[in-house]
Amino acid sequence: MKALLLIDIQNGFCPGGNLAVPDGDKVVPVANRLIASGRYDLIVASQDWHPEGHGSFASAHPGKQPFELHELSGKPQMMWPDHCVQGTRDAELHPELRVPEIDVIFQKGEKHHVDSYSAFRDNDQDAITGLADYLREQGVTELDLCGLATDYCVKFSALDALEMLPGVKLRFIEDASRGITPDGVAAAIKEMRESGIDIVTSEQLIGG
Ligand code: VGL
Ligand code: ZN
Repeated sequence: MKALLLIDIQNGFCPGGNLAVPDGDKVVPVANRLIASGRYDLIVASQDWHPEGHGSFASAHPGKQPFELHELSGKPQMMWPDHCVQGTRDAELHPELRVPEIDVIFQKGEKHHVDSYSAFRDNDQDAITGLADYLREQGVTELDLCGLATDYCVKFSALDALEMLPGVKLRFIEDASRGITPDGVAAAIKEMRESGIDIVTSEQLIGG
């Protein structure tokens, strides 16, 4: 049972969005080819889905600027621009993504006092989203991950998948992902590779 996990392919992380990732929209055609390829039995997506005034937003911390490191609930937290607020266009999946073919969408980042980079659980590793149980119940044995942003939500999702889905073969699809900074991407790929996650291209999976 092969599954594709599309992480946060939302307007907010694409050019013109509130937390735009350079070339974030370039992942859309690649993701669409993967979706249409017939390779997958199951297609799952995550959606960053913050309430207004979320604790990860710099605007919720007087005097703090976006991309400054600060704290949330006593833990180090990057201050982000307001992004992916529930019900706004910024939070919608990219309009060109083949959304009707996605089987299920898991939302995350809904609690004010904790951020959730991973599609599987909050950053404090307390609350789980139900995604791991869902994939296990579906009998998933191989999980290919991609999306936005490689150095945050994709990386944390991949590392959580490794821990929460023991025995499942994991692959990170490099050309179907983009990150916030080049250094962050390089470090994330190194960490994923060293953890035992295969780093692949879409061409290797579905041909050119
Ligand atoms: C993300 C920062 C804040 C992501 C989400 O999807 O990578 N990054 N919220
Ligand atoms: Zn977020």
